[in-house]
Amino acid sequence: MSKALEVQLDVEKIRSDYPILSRKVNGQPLIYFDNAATSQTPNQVVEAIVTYYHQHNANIHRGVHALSQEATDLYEQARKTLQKHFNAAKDKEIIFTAGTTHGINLVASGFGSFLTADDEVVVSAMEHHSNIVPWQLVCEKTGAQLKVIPITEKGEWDLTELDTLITEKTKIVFVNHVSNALGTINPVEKLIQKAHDCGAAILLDGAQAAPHLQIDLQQLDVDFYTVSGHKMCGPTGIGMLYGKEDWLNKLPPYQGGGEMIDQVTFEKTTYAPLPQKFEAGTPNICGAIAFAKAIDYLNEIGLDKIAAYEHELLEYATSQLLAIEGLKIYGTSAYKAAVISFNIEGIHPYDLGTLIDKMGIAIRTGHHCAQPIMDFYRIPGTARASFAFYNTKEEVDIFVEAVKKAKSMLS
Ligand code: C6P
Repeated sequence: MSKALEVQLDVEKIRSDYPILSRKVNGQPLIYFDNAATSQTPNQVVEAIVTYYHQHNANIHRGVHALSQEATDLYEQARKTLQKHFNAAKDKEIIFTAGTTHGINLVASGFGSFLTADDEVVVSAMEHHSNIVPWQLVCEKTGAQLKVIPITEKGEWDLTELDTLITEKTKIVFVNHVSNALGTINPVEKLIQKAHDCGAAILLDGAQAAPHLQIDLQQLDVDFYTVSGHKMCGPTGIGMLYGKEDWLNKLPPYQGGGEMIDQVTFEKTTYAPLPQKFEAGTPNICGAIAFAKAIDYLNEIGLDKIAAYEHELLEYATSQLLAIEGLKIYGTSAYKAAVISFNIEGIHPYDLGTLIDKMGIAIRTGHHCAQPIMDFYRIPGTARASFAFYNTKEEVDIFVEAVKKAKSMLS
């Protein structure tokens, strides 16, 4: 396989970390272009999981025995790895969650305890359902009003009415950093500034940003940031919620149970300090350790190189796809992660996805858990190809040929 594109990643070596990339699907070599849904897991992360269960498996924070101490140290070291990677000021600002959805629900539920009918919360029209529905539930409960930042035809935020959308009444703004359905990298700095000028908090859903961009939480000065491990070469069932210490102290606990308490009596319970206050019950210990390993792995390759390489793949694939007659790409911002959402005139995306799956190619089809975006474009869904640093230009060529073939079969 030739070295790909101008940004020199040793893709062949990287691919050898992923046995799954050598398997066949429907008799054809697998081409995995569904990385926005979940990334593949390298050997290094799988080995960390195996080592944990072979050597260190125990419950944490509660045993005097050696295994419990080892598991506790590994888990807390994982927290420090995330703190360093995302440049959070303190490790107690890193809460392990089950993923982005869990992190957002935690924050939404916390705000639900003090929002009133006079308050407003602001979302964008580009959100994943997990950044819409939890806030709708909170608005239904509190009477707070949900306001929506519209989007433009290019799939960017339309900020022309920002001064009327984010006001002194706004208590929290919650938007994605990178859109999963369109790939747009949003100008979040503007919104962080605006939210803070109005005294509001801001949550960024970083599920699609963190796998591709170096995130500096202190520089961003964002109040909350959520990510999912499984989109960053880690396992499923683990994620991170970052919250500024002051905000995490203000929010009530999300779940009650073991580990999140200080003293329990039937009269009154007091809560553990951060981060335990938000980590009730036995956490996903192995998941956290493996997530940290995945972050080390990404850093060894280098997120800057990853971003540059994926951008080249995006540009190459975009130009190849646009040469196909009747093909339209949704999300045409100049600032995009390596996601291409598209449709071909007269062909349902589901049919296209099903046909190219028969050729061994995995893409996602449908509304991508972002129905308001599909409503905006008045379409039922799209076909979505999303690339990672272990994909190649040659795979893009095969994919483009497969799309052409599917088009001719379905027209
Ligand atoms: N998007 C996709 O195919 P969880 O499921 O909790 O790990 O992540 C939810 C989520 C939240 N925000 C954004 C921007 C996301 O992209 C996702 C997950 C996947 O696009 C699965 S629906």
